[in-house]
Amino acid sequence: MQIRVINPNTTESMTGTIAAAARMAAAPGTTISPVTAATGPVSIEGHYEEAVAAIAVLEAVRAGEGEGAAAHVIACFGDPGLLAAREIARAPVIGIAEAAMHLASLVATGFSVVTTLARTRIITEHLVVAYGMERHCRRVRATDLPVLGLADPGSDAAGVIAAECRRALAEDGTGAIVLGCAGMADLATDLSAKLGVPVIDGVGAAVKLAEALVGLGLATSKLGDLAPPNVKPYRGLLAHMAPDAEDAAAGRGGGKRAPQDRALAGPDAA
Ligand code: 5HY
Repeated sequence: MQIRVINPNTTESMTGTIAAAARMAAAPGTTISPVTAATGPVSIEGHYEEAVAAIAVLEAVRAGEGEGAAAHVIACFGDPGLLAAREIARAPVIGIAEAAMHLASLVATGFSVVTTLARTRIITEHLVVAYGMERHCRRVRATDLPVLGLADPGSDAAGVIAAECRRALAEDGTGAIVLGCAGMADLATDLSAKLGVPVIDGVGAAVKLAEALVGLGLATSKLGDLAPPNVKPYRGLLAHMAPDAEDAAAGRGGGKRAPQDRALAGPDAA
């Protein structure tokens, strides 16, 4: 099976870190197809950047659907565009935050999330509620490491994150740690060995859950709110994202022609 692993930010080196973690988790029959967002912020550290990044996520999912991807992984801890992506996909779409939280809830009665900048904590806290994880998540902790600082050798990111994990284990009544950034994916194995508890990276978690869903023949429901978007004209720069009747009939969503085609067709392109 082919699993598209989408990095919603535009930093290729981070896509490399994500792809390596995905391939380490993948079963022998799984091919990982990494995708870097074609446009948008170099890192995602807030509500605005999440909203902007969601457009590139949707474009990547639509392309993957057209290429017959067996599943899609949104490899950003805010799970940007997750439900919108499920509207336009038949294949399963898994967000790394949702995946990591579910796996953590299966190996401990409580987990803490250790993430990057303090301003992103609220995003994770909102996801905890959205995913029904209030009973399991004891605390969301920030290291105040910027996302792209994780790859900076001078940042001692591994040491800073390990120290925050130790504080979580000592203070939060927690039995497992969820790493709150796709850029931390390469730290999970070493941290788990050092700390002696499960440390869960959402990229690997999402890949394994995607394999499980595909293996069980479970696709995204197309009934109700995850049915393809209603067919209607879109105007302006995003006109190309308008769903068309053919896609809708096939249970797919999202637009077809490339932006330049639609833009050239003028604002009334249906
Ligand atoms: C991520 N941002 O996983 C998130 C982490 C965060 O660019 N990739 C990003 O701090 O929200």
